[in-house]
Amino acid sequence: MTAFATSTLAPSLPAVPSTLLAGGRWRPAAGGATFPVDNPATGETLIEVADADAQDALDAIRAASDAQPSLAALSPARRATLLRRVEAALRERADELALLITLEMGKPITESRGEVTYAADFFGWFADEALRIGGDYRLSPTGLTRILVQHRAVGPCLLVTPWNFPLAMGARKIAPALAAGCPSVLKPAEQTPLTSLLLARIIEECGAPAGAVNVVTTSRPAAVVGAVIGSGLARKLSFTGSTEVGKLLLAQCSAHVMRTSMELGGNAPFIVCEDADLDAAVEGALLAKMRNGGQACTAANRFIVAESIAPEFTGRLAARMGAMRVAAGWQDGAEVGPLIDDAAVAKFERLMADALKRGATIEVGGGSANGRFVEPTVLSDVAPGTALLDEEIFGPLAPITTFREEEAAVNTANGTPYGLVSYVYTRDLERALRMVGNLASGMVGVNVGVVSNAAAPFGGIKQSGLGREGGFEGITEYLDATYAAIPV
Ligand code: TXE
Repeated sequence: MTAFATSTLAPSLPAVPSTLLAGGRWRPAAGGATFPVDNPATGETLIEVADADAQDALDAIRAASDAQPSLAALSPARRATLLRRVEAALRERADELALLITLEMGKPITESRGEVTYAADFFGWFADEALRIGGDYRLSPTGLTRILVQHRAVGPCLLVTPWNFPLAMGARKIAPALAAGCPSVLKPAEQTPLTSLLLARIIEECGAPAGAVNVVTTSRPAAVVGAVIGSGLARKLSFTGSTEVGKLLLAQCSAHVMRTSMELGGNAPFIVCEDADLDAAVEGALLAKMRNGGQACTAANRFIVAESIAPEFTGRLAARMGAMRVAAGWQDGAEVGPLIDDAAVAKFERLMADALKRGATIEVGGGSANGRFVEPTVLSDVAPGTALLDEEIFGPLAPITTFREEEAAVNTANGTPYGLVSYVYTRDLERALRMVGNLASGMVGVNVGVVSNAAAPFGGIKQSGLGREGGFEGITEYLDATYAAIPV
């Protein structure tokens, strides 16, 4: 039974803006409304922040639109310099940012520090990309026309982010937008608006033109996002969140023929072949399952393990997960923080109850929740049709199923509407390459439990989304290819 270590005084909140940012002006919501931001570990209110309505949202997108010419006029070198300054500031202020992430989102402070590094890497990567925006020259098939292709900023962008990586999600969108010369309105998740506000302040202090980055915090996301899309001023939406909301927003954007990038849910298979290095597979499984307490779209959602090694793998994973320290993120040695909110705890309990009703066996964990803290849990004998194999779990719950033939493992892995990431553990290079080719996902981790970094084109296929964040591909999401046709 996991010992919960949760009774502790939270450290005080770092200084953080609590108002909206539009056109370089920090101001309360027009109607004066505010909403509370909770510390998920204690349930206590950290601070009240401005609660924007549709009018505030319109002001923000107008400010972004007004900033377009001044941002577009910044030379590539100046945009790169701005991004490098932000990268350096994030690294310098890592302790403050990490504490803020932990206080509003709950993850262990060591993971929050990792998130700051990850976010800073994106500003560094896109500083270089700002200098590489190019074009090309080609001839028409007749040879009579020159085609001069250039890439230019798509225009004002709406960036909607989730709560699970409060800094990284904003950074993954703002850095390429600024590199491309696009002003933006950032709408963070209502659970975690504070890190976005501090990020915007840091970008402002690094010399961004007024209106280049605007932030609307709100408890009414549908009204605010709807107003920005409905204004027709935003030319692109970049969204990370649930597939359900993503589909709603795609429909709204279609009315304005807006470009969209959608980073939606996942249901990652984690396949362990009989020839896998079991030490490495267990380490990778812990990373892929337990990072952020399982609250990641890349989290291993279904373990698919070769029958011959399943008992040993399961036993080792259960021993490691059962020994993890569940505690408030700022406590010494914390390895698993709380779930984000009461709805997440209710979902975790529903998925557990359904699995047990269908005959699953608890290998470790399975106790009842303590506030928003739940026990890392491993389940075996999980029958097909169990809800947690079909839904994104978003919690520290690892269901184990088994396979005999590689083909069956791949078919099971692919048997979902999602296609974000898959993990494979094997020592056989030929098999690894064959499985990489056969797995229907945007990313495959081969003998690694983490696939994402600034150099990689993160994103999914099928209902996991559209578009890519990071890598050389990331900036193209914020650029339109236009050309001039000129007689030879
Ligand atoms: O996501 P939502 P939630 C998955 C995960 C999780 C589930 C629900 O399975 O359990 O989604 O999480 C904004 N119009 N992921 O409820 O609701 C919202 O304010 C416009 C996967 O947090 O999709 C926030 O900014 N905007 C995921 C953002 O959408 C709306 C990360 C995401 O919230 C809106 C998070 C509306 N009607 C959850 N409703 C990933 N891909 O990593 C909400 N929003």
